[in-house]
Amino acid sequence: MKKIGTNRWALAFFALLLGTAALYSCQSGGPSGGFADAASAVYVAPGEYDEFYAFMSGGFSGNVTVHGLPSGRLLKTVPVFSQFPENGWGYSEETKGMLETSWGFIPWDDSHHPQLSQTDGVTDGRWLFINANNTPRVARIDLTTFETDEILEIPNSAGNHASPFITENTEYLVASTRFSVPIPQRDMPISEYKGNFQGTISFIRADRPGEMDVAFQIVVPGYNYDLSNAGRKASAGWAFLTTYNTEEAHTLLEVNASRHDKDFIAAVNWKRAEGCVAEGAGRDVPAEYMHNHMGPGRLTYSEVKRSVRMLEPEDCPNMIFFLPTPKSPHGVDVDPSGEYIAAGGKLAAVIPVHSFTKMLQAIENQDYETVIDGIPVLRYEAVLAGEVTEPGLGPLHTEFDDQGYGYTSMFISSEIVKWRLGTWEVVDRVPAYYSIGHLMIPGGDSGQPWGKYVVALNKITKDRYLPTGPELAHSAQLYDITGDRMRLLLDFPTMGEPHYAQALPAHIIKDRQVRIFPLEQNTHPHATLGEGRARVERDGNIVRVYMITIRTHFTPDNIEGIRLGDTVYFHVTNLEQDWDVPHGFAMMGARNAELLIMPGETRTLKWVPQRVGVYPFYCTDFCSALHQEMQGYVRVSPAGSDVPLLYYTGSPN
Ligand code: K7E
Ligand code: CUA
Repeated sequence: MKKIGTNRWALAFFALLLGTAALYSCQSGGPSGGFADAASAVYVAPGEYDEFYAFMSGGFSGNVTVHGLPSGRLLKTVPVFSQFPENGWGYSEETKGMLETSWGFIPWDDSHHPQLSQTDGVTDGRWLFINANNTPRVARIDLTTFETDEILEIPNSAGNHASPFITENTEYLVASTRFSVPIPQRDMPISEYKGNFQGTISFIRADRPGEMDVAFQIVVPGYNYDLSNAGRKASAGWAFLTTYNTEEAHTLLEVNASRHDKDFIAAVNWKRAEGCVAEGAGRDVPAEYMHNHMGPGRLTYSEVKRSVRMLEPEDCPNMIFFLPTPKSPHGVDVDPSGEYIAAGGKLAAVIPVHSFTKMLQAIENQDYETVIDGIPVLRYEAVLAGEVTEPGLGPLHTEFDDQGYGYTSMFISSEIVKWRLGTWEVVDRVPAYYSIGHLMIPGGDSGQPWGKYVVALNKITKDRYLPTGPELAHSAQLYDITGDRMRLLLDFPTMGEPHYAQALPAHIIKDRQVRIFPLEQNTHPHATLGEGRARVERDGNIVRVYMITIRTHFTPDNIEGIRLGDTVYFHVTNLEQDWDVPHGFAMMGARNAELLIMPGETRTLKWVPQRVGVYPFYCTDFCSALHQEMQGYVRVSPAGSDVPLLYYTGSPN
């Protein structure tokens, strides 16, 4: 009986979802008047800058894109977890180690949640972090170079979705398993999931570049852990994570994980956990995971880590509590004051908001409904601050402005709903085209929002753009939120499915940009720090080409004496010391990628010649009027040939 009821209920929601999509697809979706004015609000005149940098997750592209706001213009793709042929990321000898994992080389992933570093709860523009969802990892992007310079794998995790959510001084990234699994991994029947599979919540030390590490992991019941958010101000020292599937179902989750009226928000006192670990609580458990970072010489340094500190709830009493929360909650978001914890119960009819103060009181009073695996479950009514009633359908994620309002994305009813903190009344709503997932206000997930715009990150675009075959453009929309009513200003496409995004005022990082890498600091072991040092060296079957590039030639530009069976490394050093003068390098028949070499940098392409002949290489980046003259030849002779090694550095050597 119960099962049938749940089925019907799920079906009803599905029908509603289809109905909603149909409804929207019938609308024109076009301007409804007043858009001339909107156009001028997003117009950034030629030669002028956008006001904000927005960092958009690349979703299943595994990378990050950078857009300007309000224009929506795409400024850059920052490759992170996926190879990127445009600049050789993950293909060049210097960078491919960044994609090494305990499973070997993995050249793609799925990234969802960009997080900007914070100081005292305020976005500080030092770094951007993002998760790899599939093969659990987190990455650090340096915002002076817009390059990924560190990737850490997370052991005992499966589906690193509730990740990476940053504490208010960037002490930790909070990262949790979406999928519970046997820990440690072992061969066992899936039907024995319940009670045997477990989740983990990882705390990753994040504030020391090059030294990211899993400080400790908390072992939690075998639920799905979906999203997370760290406390701030009042609630600094805590982290909050949503759970679903508290039913511990392992099949047909669409029905079986929707039975409970309430799942939980897990509230973790990480300051306390940190204290317990410092006192020796928990145990060091064998684990194998990789840490890769860009170090001296701009080379990848990789290290295999072999153990992790794991804490059970019993090891550290009062470290973790469950807050009952309706109904398969997705997002959890803490307001700028740190007092309110809003949940997005994707199947719930309300937006429940918990009070941090009441939570502390309930803990003090031991106002528990029950205790699960050593984790006290607080009473819903004892922790609830209020419920936003009739918000719409399918609440997912909430962001905040600096005027005391929350903005929640409603997936099913496809709208943004604005509500007031404290009174919980809905004050405005505006449609999103269509099926909004995350939304983003610059700083709207920190102690200091810049509440000028909200960006909707949508799942479906339908009729919004010129159609492009079976897959349509991914879409974001920009709304002005400075007035009483939200106002749609702009649609703009994104690269890869946009999940979350974060943004900051451009002035915070604009003037900190690295323009060149000084040649005198180039410590790459195969750098060529001057044209006179360009050369070719053979060591058995290994040939190293010490090549320089400067407008508008390569040295050496002709190479003979290469034989089948050789492996050739082109170590190309760009001698330019000017901003925005990279050179490219492409070798015919190379089976990896091109290189794009920044001024002062050395990058290496590995090439295994396959055919006898004479083959060209050239510069792929239109660098000057004589760019087309940037070329050279490599002569490939048969194996065992006695053609001598010869290279031209202006004259033959
Ligand atoms: Cu809601 Cu992966 Cu943050 Cu997408 S998640 S929407
Ligand atoms: Cu160098 Cu084109």
